[in-house]
Formats: sequence, C-alpha cells, structure tokens
Amino acid sequence: MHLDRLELRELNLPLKFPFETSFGRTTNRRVLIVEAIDQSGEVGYGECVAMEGPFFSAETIDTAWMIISKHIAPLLASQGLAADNVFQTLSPIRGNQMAKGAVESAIWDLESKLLGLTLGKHLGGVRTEIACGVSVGIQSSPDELLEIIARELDSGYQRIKIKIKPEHDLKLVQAVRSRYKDIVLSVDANAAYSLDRDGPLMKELDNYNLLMIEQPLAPGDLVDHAKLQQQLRTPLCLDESIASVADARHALELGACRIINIKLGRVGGFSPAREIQALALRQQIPVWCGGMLETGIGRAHNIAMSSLPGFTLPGDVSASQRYWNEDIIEPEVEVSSRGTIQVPTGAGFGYRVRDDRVEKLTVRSETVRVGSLTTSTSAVH
Ligand code: OSB
Ligand code: MG
Repeated sequence: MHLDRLELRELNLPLKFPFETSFGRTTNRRVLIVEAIDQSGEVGYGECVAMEGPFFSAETIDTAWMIISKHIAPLLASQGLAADNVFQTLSPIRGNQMAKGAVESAIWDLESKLLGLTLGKHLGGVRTEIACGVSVGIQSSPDELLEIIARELDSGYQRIKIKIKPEHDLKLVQAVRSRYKDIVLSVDANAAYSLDRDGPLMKELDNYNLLMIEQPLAPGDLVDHAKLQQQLRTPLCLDESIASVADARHALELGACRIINIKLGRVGGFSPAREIQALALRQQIPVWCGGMLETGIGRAHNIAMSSLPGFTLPGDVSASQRYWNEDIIEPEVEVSSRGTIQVPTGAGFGYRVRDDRVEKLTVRSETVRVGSLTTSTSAVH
C-alpha cells in the first residue's frame, strides 16, 4: 500500500436525543473523520471516537486532531505500510489511543478495499450477523426510562443497558426489574462509584440478576475492581479501565472483571482490539463491542469487529436511526426484528459514504502529508 495523505474533517451533528451518562450530557456530536488515501485515489475511512470534552477519557477531538496532524502522520511511512503494523509503528507515541485508532482503522478499511475483501473478513470475522443491544442514557424519571425500554424491546433489541450514577441507580434497576422480570439487563456507571463508599450499593445491585455491572469504579482502580468482583455474583465488565492490551491482561490476572467491553478507539485501533479479543477468547472471557455514539463510519467498523470470534454478548451497536435523523452512510445501519444487524458484504467497511452530506456537515478540514517529520523532537525508530 502506498499511502499518499490523510484528510481530516470535523463534522458537527446534532443527536436526535440528548445522551446522559454519569460524566455528562451530550446533545451534539463533534466528530473527527479521517480519510486515508492511497496513490491510486482509493479512500479508507476512520472515525475518532473521542468526545468534545475530556470526561470519558483524557482525549478530546481537538487533542486527537493535533496528535494526528503533528505526530501520527509523520510516523507513517508512505510505502510498504500494512494495516496490522500501523499500531506498532505508532508505538513511540504514548497514549492518544483514540487518535491512533481513527487513523489505524481508516488504513484497515483502505487495505480491505485494495484487497477486495470485506473489513470483517479481513479482520478474521466469522459471523454474518451480529447481536444488538441498546445503551439507554439517564432519564429524568423512571417512567420515562420504562417507556424507552418498552420501545427498544419492541424493536427487538436483545439486551438493555441502563446508565446509572449516584442517586440514580437502585431505584431505576428496581423499577425496570419489577416491570420486566426476565429481560437481559445490565448497568453502566461510567466510573461514578468508589469501593469504600458504595460497596453496600453494589451488593444490593447484585440481587437483580444483572448480566453485568459495567465500569463501576475509576479507570485506574483495577485492584478495587478485583476486590469488588470477589464480593459479587454479578460479573463486572470493564470499559474505561481497558486502554491497552496490557490493561486487559492485568485486569484478567487480577480478576478485576469477568467480561470485557472492547472499543477499538479506546485501545488504539483494530490490531490491539484483536489482541484483546484473542486473549479473552483463550481465557473464555466473553467480550462485546461498545459504542461511542458513532456516525455510520464508526458504526460500520464496530459491526465488522463484532463479527470476530468471542463477541458472544450483544453489543452497544444499534441502528443509525436511534442517533441521527440522517446518517452519513448509505444504506443506514438497520436492526432486524430479532435484534440483529447483517454484516455487510461489500469491500471495506461495506457502506457508501454520502459525500454530499459529509461536505455539508464539515466545519473544518486539513490535508496532512504522511512520512515527513515536522517537529524538533521526533521519535526515532
Ligand atoms: O460507556 O459505553 C459507554 C457513550 C459515550 C461514551 C461512553 C459510553 C457510551 C454509551 C453509548 O454507552 C453507546 C452507544 O450507543 O453508542
Ligand atoms: Mg461504558
């Protein structure tokens, strides 16, 4: 592959409904899209999943833009580039996984297109359809939450996850469980609790037959997650805590979780995501694909990844229409009445990007050359 350049774009898209988690409320999505373009003019697409503020993790779309343009692009040799080596090539840069993941996933898409393969197959996917769940944000009342859940179950979704935060937790779970005895239900705290203060609450939550409790404690608190897991029957699932393959290995060695949420952006791209998937598979730890309110581009990448072995639990990958009045891909991502998405069969990520719509939504763009060092402290490799 002869990579010619990267094109960065910032799009601005209003969400159809505000999405509230323990760390904040999102009404509008500022999205960084990366186009990786080779010398023949073929385009691969990536989406940076960082949010506008540094609240889910330290990155923002503005830091990612800067890191890609000043530090990632210079490290990408224009010749002899292979998608599965990009993450390793970027290893002199510490952290900044979402910036790396945006570029790396664009190059995977580009490489799949050049090989005429679907992205899913190129990654080693084995499934033709994936199981879907939904993540429901914090609502202003239990009744509103129940109304939304009724609608999502009607649409066929196989698993309901509700967001919780202090003061908005046990009552919500009780309300949902008394209305729906048997649905597959989980909660996601986005790191809002501490073991000292909230151990008793966690033990209460243990009584509601939850599929998992996702990221109850702070991202760095693997040891406390391990202590908590020992006290619960309900599996803990880690999201924010897993920012690398090493984090996944440490979490499993410590017994800090029994399930892993894999988000390619959070771990730096498809290559590290696949390593975590392979590690979990060897240890019979179920994984599922998380979401970050992506446009169709990131959504398509999540669908491809969910087709890999070991993704045995329904993910947070759901229909375009839950987020956007109009997505930026065609066809939009649709979910069957059985709560599944068909893995597309076209080359690359398998959807057409609506260039006209992308152009209309673009608020800034930059063409970035690859392979030329532009800073006075450059990585040596
Ligand atoms: O913790 O999984 C999360 C959205 C933004 C940031 C973090 C998370 C989420 C979601 C929504 O839960 C997943 C989605 O529907 O895309
Ligand atoms: Mg989460």
